[in-house]
Amino acid sequence: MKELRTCSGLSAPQTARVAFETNRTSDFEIFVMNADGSNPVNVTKSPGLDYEPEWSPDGGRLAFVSRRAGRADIYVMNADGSGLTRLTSNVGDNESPAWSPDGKRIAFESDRGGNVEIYLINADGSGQTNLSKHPEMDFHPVWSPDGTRIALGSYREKGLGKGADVFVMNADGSGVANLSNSSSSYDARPDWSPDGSRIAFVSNRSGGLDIYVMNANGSGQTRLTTDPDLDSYPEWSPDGKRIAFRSDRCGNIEVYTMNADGTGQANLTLNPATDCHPTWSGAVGSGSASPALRAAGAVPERSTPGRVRPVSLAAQLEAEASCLGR
Ligand SMILES: [Ca+2]
Ligand SMILES: [Ca+2]
Ligand SMILES: [Ca+2]
Repeated sequence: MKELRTCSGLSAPQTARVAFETNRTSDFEIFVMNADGSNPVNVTKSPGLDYEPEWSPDGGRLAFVSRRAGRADIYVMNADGSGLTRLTSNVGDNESPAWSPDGKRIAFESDRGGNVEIYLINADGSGQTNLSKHPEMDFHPVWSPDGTRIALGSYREKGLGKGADVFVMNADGSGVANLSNSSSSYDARPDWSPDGSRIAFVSNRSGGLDIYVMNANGSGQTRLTTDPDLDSYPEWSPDGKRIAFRSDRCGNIEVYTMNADGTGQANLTLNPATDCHPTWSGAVGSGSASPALRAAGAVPERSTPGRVRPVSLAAQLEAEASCLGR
C-alpha cells in the first residue's frame, strides 16, 4: 500500500520562532528560524558539534550542548548567539538541557558519575546537584509548567535494553512515579503542554517510533503520528496548539510541526541536511510568512517511495538517540 507522506511546508503564517540543530553548514550548529520555517540563521558558527537547543522561558536565551571543548557540555547564549557562557566542565558528557519555568535553573542529563543521571544547575553555573540517584539510565528531563515537577525517561523499572518509561518526580528528586507504564516499549522524551494538562512523548509500542500524548497523570495515551519512519523529539508550541518534532519520513531528518491532535503535519526545514531537535521560543515573532515558505506551502503533499526503517529495537533506539553524525 502506498503511504501518503507529509513532505510539504506550511501555507499559513505562524508566530514565535523555532531553534534547531543542523549540519547544513560545516558541522552541527544551532539555527533559529521563524515558526513557519522562513529565515533560518546560524547563531553558533563555531567549530565542533553544537546541538540540543532549548529556549529559555522568556525567549531571550538558548541553552544548548557543545563539544567545542572536547566532551559534551551545557552552554547558554543569547538567542542571537552573543553572551556565551559555559555552565559545565566536568568529566563525562552533559546533555539534554531543560530550563525551569522561572529561568533560574537548568536540568540536564550527565554520565559523570558512571551512569546517566538527571542533574540540576543554576543558570549561572553554580550549584550542581544529582536529582535522580539511580543506577539505571535516567534521561530527557523536562519541567512542568508550574515548576514543581520534572518528567524524565528512565530504564529504572525494566532495565536498559528491556524498555524505558516516562516518569515524573518532584523538582527535588523525590516522589518518582511511572507515568507511561508500558509493557515493554521505549517511552521517553516527555514534553509538557503549556497548560500542564498533557505530556507528549515518544514510544515504539506500535513497532516504529511515533509521537504519543497522554494526560499528565498517565491516562488517555494516544498515538499522534503513524508514519512508518522515525518520528520523535516532540515539543509543544507556547500556545499549546502545535507540536514540533523530527521525522525521517522524507528521506532525511527534518523538523515538522503538527496540530496537538496530530493533524496538519508540515515540514518546516525542507533541507537535504539533518535538521533536528526543535525548540520553540515563547516570544511572538513577526508572523509574516516568507515568499519561500508560501512557495513551499503551495507544493502539494507527495508520496515518496517506501524505505525500510530499522527493525530491531536496538537499531531504532540508536537512530533515535541522537541526530549527530546523520
Ligand atoms: Ca558547530
Ligand atoms: Ca541513573
Ligand atoms: Ca533536513
